[in-house]
Amino acid sequence: MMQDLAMLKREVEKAVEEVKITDVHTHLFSPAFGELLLWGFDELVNYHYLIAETMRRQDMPYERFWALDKKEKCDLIWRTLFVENSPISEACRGVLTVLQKLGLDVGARDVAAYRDYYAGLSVGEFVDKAFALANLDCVIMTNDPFHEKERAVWLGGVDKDPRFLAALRLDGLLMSWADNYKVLQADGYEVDEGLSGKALAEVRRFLVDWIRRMDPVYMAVSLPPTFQFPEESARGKLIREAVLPVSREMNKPFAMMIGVKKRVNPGLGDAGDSTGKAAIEVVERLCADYPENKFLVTMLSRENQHELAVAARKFRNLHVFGCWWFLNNPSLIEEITRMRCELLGLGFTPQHSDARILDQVIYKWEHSRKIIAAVLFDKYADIARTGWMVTPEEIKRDVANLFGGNFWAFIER
Ligand code: RAT
Ligand code: ZN
Repeated sequence: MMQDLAMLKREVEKAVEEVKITDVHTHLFSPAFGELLLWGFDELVNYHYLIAETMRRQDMPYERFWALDKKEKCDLIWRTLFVENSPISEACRGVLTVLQKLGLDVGARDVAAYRDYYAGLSVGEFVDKAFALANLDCVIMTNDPFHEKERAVWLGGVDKDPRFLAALRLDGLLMSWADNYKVLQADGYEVDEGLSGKALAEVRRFLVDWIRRMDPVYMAVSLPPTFQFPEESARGKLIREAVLPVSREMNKPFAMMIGVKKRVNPGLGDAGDSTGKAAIEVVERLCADYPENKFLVTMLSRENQHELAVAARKFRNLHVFGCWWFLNNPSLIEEITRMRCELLGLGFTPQHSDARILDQVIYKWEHSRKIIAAVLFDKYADIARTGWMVTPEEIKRDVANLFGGNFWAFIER
């Protein structure tokens, strides 16, 4: 038995190491999007997770920080988090894992050498390298039709790179209708702020047009902990009358990322968002009332994880994914993945990277793979004690499902 378990462990680790990943939610872009694709040492260190950690150790006013150029910010973050303190937070450790995986001398702590290394690479070379090191098949971007620079690329016609798939992000529509209805008007859609007359039909036309343009895998929105549905707000009407019907008719699942409190500290920009517990009843009601719709859901607060997994047992039109943002930490990934396995077997997508900087796929997947493999081994070992020994083929099948197969089966269903 001991020997069998040691072999089982090796098989699981090998399968997880070798599986090609679909990264179901990132903020990455293909090279065709130019400067929107972030990569390299200075970008890596300027990650907003690290900015948050730096600014709580600085007395510097936020405006002064934002006025620094990219290199100066990077130097300040490096000095604060890596030199004056030991870099053990998950976001700091991530930088070190990236450098290590790129073959650089982490022990040397030599920022100039790290910058030199990147200076010798083209973006195309680095994309290949990052995909190879993370063992990625494809990543799903976050595509915002209200982002000026990004819009321009889509409207100009973009050469699609099959490694970078789209997701139509709807925060601009659902969370800022009062500001953004004018963008639709300027584009020739007959809408008004009050959503009267043919406005909702026009929003449906807007969604269909963007779906044709982007060919997204799904539509997505990030929502506050206070999210309610149904509700008589612009957001409620837009979801009910535009997003849900289009999602259903065009088979583009609606991804709800629930639990973000935006700008709790506005001075910190993207680093100033926080988390709060949301009402699971909203997810349950949507799944129950719209059985023909498909929902991808991730929630941000730890407190929502158990009830979300329970909800997924009740509704086949609900697919749970990822350990999002503040949950993307080893202790929480382990706890959540274990609990999901116990409630859902292998029927979920344990992780996404949320990478904003291409280099991050290297560390986020390295760290998550290890934890998911350990949990999976434990679960197989538990059933092995009854006499049920999984075969290497079964392990490969299960691992392929966890790292992309389940997601695609849900999308294509
Ligand atoms: O994880 C992050 O980087 C956050 O800032 C958000 O982008 C979040 O993941 C989101 O998609 O809204
Ligand atoms: Zn994200």
